[in-house]
Amino acid sequence: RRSLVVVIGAGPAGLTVANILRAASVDCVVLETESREFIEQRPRAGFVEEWAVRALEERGFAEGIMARAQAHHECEFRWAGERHTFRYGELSGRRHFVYPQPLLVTDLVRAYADRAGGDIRFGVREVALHGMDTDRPAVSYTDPETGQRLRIDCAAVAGCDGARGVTRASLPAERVSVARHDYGIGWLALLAEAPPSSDCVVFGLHPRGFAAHMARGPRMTRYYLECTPGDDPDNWSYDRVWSELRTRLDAAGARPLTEGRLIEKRVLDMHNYVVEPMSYGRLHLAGDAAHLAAPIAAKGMNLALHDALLLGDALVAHCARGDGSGLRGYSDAALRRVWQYEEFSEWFSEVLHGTSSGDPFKAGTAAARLRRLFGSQSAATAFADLYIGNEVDN
Ligand code: RFL
Repeated sequence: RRSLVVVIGAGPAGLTVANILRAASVDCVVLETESREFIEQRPRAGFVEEWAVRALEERGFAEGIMARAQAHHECEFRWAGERHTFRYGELSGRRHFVYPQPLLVTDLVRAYADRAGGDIRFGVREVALHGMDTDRPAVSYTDPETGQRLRIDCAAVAGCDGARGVTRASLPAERVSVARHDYGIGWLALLAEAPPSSDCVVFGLHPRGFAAHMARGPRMTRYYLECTPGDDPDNWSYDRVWSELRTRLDAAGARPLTEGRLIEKRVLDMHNYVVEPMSYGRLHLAGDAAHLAAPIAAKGMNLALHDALLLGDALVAHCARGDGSGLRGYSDAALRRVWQYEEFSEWFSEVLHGTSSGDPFKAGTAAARLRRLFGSQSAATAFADLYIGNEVDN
């Protein structure tokens, strides 16, 4: 069908695009390599910025968030044995909504597939793109049950298959540029079956390495520990993890940490990339397929949603009204926010990792930034605006 859109990947980006298309009665097929159970449980992000919640709410996709998310408007830096509360909500007038990614994915699958009767095919294999630079694009894949090779002719493809998908890999190298940044830092990402030990996000800046605490709900907490890139998670026993967390997050008057079983323990090598442009012919990338922002500033899922809102509307205009202007401007419009968030992540990384860098110059500049953040109203306001997510794209 020539007005149909194939969405590759059922993460936050792909499911948001699919829901927007479905709500506008534009035909759409979603292809996902994993099972429904798997994507509804995969733990990852948890902080949704207020502008994104409002945008989802306007479209009727934020029911679960509004009913169950906790609002956060403060964070805390623990540095040189002291606690510094940072009230970004007061400074920016905006807040974060703590809503684990699996819950958002579950809501979006339910809205698209169960309520709106949208077509989503789980467990597909060997997805391949054809003729993206022609006016007869198509996507083929292997059906998991029959083993048959199937082909879908379409009007456009939304490449929402994340950091390890096929859509980015199928862009011809001479038509795109990929900007990369490697931080040379690893984070041990932990998910503890334990209630949060603070009412807000805590950043521990310690000579032994950075550490962080982030609520993921009443019984679940995410922790991060800076480690060597490529470190083996098996080097981190239960006792070592909790002992390091206690040391690095220690400060005068801090509540003791509530320990709990570690249900996720993986090492993330901190790196970013940005693909430019995000469109090639009939293929339009969104979310991690187009750009990665290491979880340093919790921006990845928010950027995925931003892309998806823009792309969904642009595809509706194209398929339902024959107006291609949104698709032509999509890449430029999305990349403005992408680069703002990439820049902030890089700046913030230097603040978070300076103390443990072993480099007196980096430690000195990080300390200068922290003092400015705690002491200057204008610096604090500028930081708050970026931390909670820009209201406008510069
Ligand atoms: P996703 O969520 O990776 O979804 C892509 C989907 O595509 C499927 N797929 C394919 N489907 C069909 N054909 C193929 N060939 C396919 N290959 C893959 C995959 O199975 C998957 O279902 O990408 P999307 O939608 O762009 O969303 C991006 C976000 O998931 C990501 O940016 C965030 O999770 C990043 N992130 C965080 N972001 C935040 O905003 N706040 C946070 O606090 C935060 N914490 C995190 C994070 C990412 C983490 N990891 C695991 C890298 C914490 C962690 C530990």
